[in-house]
Amino acid sequence: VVDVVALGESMVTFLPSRPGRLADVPSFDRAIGGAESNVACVLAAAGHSTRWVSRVGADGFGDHLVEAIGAYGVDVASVRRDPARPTGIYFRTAGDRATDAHEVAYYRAGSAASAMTVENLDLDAVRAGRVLHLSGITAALSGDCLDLLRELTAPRAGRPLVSFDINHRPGLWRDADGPRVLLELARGADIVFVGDDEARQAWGLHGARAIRDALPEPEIVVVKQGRGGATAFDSDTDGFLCEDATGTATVVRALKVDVVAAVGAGDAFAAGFLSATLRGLPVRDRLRHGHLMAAAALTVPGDLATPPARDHADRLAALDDAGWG
Ligand code: KDG
Repeated sequence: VVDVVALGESMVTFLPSRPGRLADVPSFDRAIGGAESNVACVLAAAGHSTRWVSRVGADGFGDHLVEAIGAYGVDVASVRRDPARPTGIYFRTAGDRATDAHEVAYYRAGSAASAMTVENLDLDAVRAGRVLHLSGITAALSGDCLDLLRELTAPRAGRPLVSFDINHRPGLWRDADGPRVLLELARGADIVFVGDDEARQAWGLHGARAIRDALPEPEIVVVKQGRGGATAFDSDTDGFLCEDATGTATVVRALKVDVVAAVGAGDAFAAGFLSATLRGLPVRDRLRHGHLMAAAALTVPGDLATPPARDHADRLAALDDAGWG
């Protein structure tokens, strides 16, 4: 059984050669992006078996995504090619280091991934992992993609654990339904990742406790509070997810790093948390592994950094509380 299957759109990403407005940047470097495949890549680098399921165009950008993500050790055999639709791409600016304000220009409307349906993917391959990782980005891509997420988050015998990152992208939604739909999908998941900033923007909720109160169903809700750290709420139930369930909130402060770009940090955090979850580590250590992976991603311009090796991450996560102050 594969540890984690991640389903979602990936894009060839163009990173600016220098800071400045999109209008002024003269050239871009090619990289890869895609929230869900980022999670799969970081997990693969951390020693887990992973699979990425998606659709890409029958074009050079699609070739590049499949090759680059496959080179991380992610199983890409279930990625389907669409001869009629292109692979999505996007450009971004470097943005402001303090606020992370940056410009993004997506060229993904009508992409191969936006045409994902329950019928044109291998759902057996999607459901074959211990964990299925999804995100709210997919729900925003098209009505078909939203139906697909509804199907995958619906209760079902033998369903893998569903991990759902809210990933609210207001600019991608076709209508004003985004916040309501994201809440509905999150309620069907087992593990939810949400930023306190996106919860404020989407739902008008302030603070980690208010977010947990709005999401009582998932066994674990992880609220990411940026430089402030992260809070995990776990339910006091049985199961491998929460062997050490406290039934309360566990807070771990973030590591202080010199942020180069926040892009990909949330995905790396989710990967670290899921890795430690699969290994049955206590909730505090899951949060620490999340922060360690996020710290690596924060210090590079693109989505993906080389994360610390597992034994190295374990040594860092085992530092006493003062080391994490
Ligand atoms: O989390 C990083 C992603 O935001 C980035 O890779 C692009 O997937 C992306 C998106 O849809 O915003």
